[in-house]
Amino acid sequence: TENTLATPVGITLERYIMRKQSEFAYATGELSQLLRDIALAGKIVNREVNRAGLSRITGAMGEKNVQGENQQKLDVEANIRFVRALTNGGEACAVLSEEDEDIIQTGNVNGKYVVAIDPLDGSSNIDVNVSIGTIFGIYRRVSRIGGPARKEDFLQGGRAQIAAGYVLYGSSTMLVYTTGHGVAGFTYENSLGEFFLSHPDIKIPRQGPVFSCNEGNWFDYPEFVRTFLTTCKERRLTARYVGSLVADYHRNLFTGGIYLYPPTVDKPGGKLRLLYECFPLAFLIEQAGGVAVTGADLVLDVHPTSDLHQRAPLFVGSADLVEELRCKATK
Ligand code: AHM
Ligand code: MG
Repeated sequence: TENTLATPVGITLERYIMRKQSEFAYATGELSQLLRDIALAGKIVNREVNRAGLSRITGAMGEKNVQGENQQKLDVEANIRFVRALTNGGEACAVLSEEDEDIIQTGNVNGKYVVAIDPLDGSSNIDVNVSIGTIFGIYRRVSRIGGPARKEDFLQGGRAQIAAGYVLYGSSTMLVYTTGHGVAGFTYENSLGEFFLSHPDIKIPRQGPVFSCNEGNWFDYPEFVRTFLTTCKERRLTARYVGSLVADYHRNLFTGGIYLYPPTVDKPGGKLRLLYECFPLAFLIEQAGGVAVTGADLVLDVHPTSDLHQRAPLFVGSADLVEELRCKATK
């Protein structure tokens, strides 16, 4: 876990990364460079998101992405920015993005890492000035260095992630990440153009007052989910649902609570994507002392299939709440 004496609140992300690098000696600075690249792209996307209403770049492009959904211009923009930053940074040999069917080879054949990313999540909120986010998971490649990346690099399973996190473009913009030594949160200072450490060693409360799901799907939820939600209401828990995974997850991380995207009649495998939504957020929540399950199983224990864009149900948040739901799923 973080040594808060050695990492005072208010230091820049850059300085924090340098300190951690000497403490954990992770990956001879290469992983540090990757995190810098992600932070840089996050700043650029933050700028675009902030002025979205002004620059007439909101609105559907009339194109569909691999999931058959309408692509937003900002989705495309964010995808370009992140892929470019990771390409120019030199450490990532490939990127898997929600916006592209196939793996993107960056041309950095000597790069030792691959990055799975949802460049801009919460598409229904992009055009209406509601919080949205970026989610990422990083792996050390298993394919031969010097050659192209392979699918297998992305299909190692959630426990193989060496870092994961998200950027929340909210009332303030934050970068929250883990390298497997706890979770740290940084807040973006617009006028200085820097992320500052604002939340060292984040831990999610074991219990919490919030449940977050799309209750419009109630009649399509499995019985164990309805039973669980009924107990939440009997105990007068609070319902909060932004409809942006990063925003709902981030709130619950601080207040305590549970986020649910269950299987539904239409989407029996759930809606969220395993490799660039569920795995990163599951790794991060475990580092914060919480739990993530797909039902009876831990998300990080799921063996990916060969489908890079596979979906999974997701129940994530405070340990006691998620375990309570898990018991109901197991019965
Ligand atoms: P997206 O990747 O198309 O943006 O979909 C993911 C989003 C999540 O951010 C959010 O939690 C969920 O979909 C909301 O789905 P719904 O509108 O079905 O409640
Ligand atoms: Mg998404």
